[in-house]
Amino acid sequence: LNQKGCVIWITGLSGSGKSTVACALSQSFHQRGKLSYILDGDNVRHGLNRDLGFKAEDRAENIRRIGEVAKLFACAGVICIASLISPYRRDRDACRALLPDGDFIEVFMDVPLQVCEARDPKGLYKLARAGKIKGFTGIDDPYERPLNCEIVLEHKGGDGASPSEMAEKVVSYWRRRGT
Ligand code: GGZ
Repeated sequence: LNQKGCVIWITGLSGSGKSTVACALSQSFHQRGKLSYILDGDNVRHGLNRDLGFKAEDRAENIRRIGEVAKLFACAGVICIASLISPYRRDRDACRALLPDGDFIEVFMDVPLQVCEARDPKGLYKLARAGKIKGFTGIDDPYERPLNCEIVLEHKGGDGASPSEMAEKVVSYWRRRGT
C-alpha cells in the first residue's frame, strides 16, 4: 500500500449527516487511489457490538471497541473512517490516545438539533419525543461537543455545503497533514 493509515473520527448527533459524509469521503479517497474503510456505529452494532445498547457504559464500550478496530486498520495502512455519535468527550479522547499524534483526525458535524430532528430520516426523534425510545441523544441523553477537534463541518442553513464539499474539506486537511 502506497499510503499511511490514520483514523478519521466523525462525531455528531443522529441525523447530522455522519454516514453521508463518511461515504463521500471514502469515494473521494478511492478516486485518489487511497484505500479507506468505514466503521459505522449503526452497522457495527448489528455484528461485533450486537450485545450493546445505549446506556452510557454500553456507548463507552461500543466506542472503545470501534476505536481499537480503527487502530488495527490504521496500523495496516488503511484510512479508517469511524462514524458514530460518540457523545462523550472522554470516550473520544480515549480513542485518540490509542494513536500516535496526528493520526487521529476528529471531525465534528455541527448541526443544530432542530435540523437533525426535522430531517429525522428513520423517524427515531419522533419516537423519542413520544417517549417510545428512552435515552435518545439530544432529547433525553447528553451530547458533549468537541472542544479541540481538527475539523468542524457546520450546517449553514438553506443551501449549505453539500456532503461532497464537506468531504473535500476533510481531504484537504488530510493532504496538508501529509501522505
Ligand atoms: C442515539 C440511537 C438510540 C439512542 C438507537 N440514542 O441515526 P441512526 O439511528 O442510524 O444512528 C443512531 C445509532 C447510534 O449508534 P452509535 O453507535 O453511533 O451511538 S454511540 O456512539 O452513542 O454508541 C440511531 C440509533 O443508533 N439509535 N437508539 N438511544 N441513537
